[in-house]
Amino acid sequence: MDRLPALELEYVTTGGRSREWPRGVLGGAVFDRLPRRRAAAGDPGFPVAEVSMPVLGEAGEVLELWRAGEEVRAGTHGHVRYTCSSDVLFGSVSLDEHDVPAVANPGRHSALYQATARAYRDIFATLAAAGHPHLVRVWNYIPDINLETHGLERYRQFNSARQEALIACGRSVAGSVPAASALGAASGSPLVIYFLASRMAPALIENPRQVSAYHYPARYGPRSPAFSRAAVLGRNEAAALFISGTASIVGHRTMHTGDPVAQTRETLRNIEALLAEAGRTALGRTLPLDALAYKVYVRDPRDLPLVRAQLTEAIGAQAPVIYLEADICRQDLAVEIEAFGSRAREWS
Ligand code: 3EB
Repeated sequence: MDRLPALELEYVTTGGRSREWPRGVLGGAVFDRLPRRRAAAGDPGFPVAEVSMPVLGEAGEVLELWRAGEEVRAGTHGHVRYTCSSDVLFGSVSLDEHDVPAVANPGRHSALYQATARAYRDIFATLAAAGHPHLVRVWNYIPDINLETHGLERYRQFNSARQEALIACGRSVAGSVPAASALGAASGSPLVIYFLASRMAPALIENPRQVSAYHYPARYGPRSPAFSRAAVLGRNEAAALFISGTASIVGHRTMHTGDPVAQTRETLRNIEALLAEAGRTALGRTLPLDALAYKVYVRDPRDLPLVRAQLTEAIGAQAPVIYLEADICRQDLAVEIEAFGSRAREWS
């Protein structure tokens, strides 16, 4: 592919005012404590994931909008709503786990396992049907992510089901896996997964400071988390860079437990290592931290000022940043940061 994916990300903070949907959008997500109460009237003609997750700081709800810069068509496949351009596909699935017919052995697996397996099977069926076979970036929002049921933390149940679905769909569970984030959403809210896929394969990036998550030892769960540390779609000045949820992990161990400031700094060191690695292997140049847009998940809202001060010091006041209150998939992690960069955000 020679043409530009021209993907653009915008975080729209509405302050809770009513809003209109902008034009030319591929898809989006709304983050709020109760997103359904605030959903804009009418069908915007593209999927909007509704994530029950409080926004921290001054903003009311936040809208995350993805633009493709070309014509899109909309469709549904199974539980997936999607739009696609000739280059990329945006899709969204929202499943109430207590309302999903079992995919796998119902006696053996939890409702969350079944919902996750259903969602991923529908996602891969959508990609096959739409002719965008490559999953590039996935956002997973899991209610009660740290709760233990069936003798296993729900994040670990999710990991088992995600792996099972990858295998069932003939996909790789290590190496060729998408960039991703997995965070806790409000108790009782649906499992929400949204994603970007492409006609062409992304370059997948690992962090030299970290063990690949798909090679984590079994102490972190019976099945490893199937995600890459970053993905690059397109080449050179046309490329888009997706940095997965990144935390204070070196090797496979959590660092600086109980110290949100040190965890934020370690997380930024990991993002810098990914920028260097993406520059070396896919982009041909190392982007500076202030060339990216950030989504920051903070477990305890009281840590917001500390985390924000570290981030502002590292990336300046100009880069787009939103802060969300979310449980993170290890109890000892206080903060997780994901990022996106593209030419639209001036890689000069
Ligand atoms: C980590 O580095 C933190 O399960 O899809 C980050 C991003 C994390 C994605 C996932 C998990 C996931 O292990 C956790």
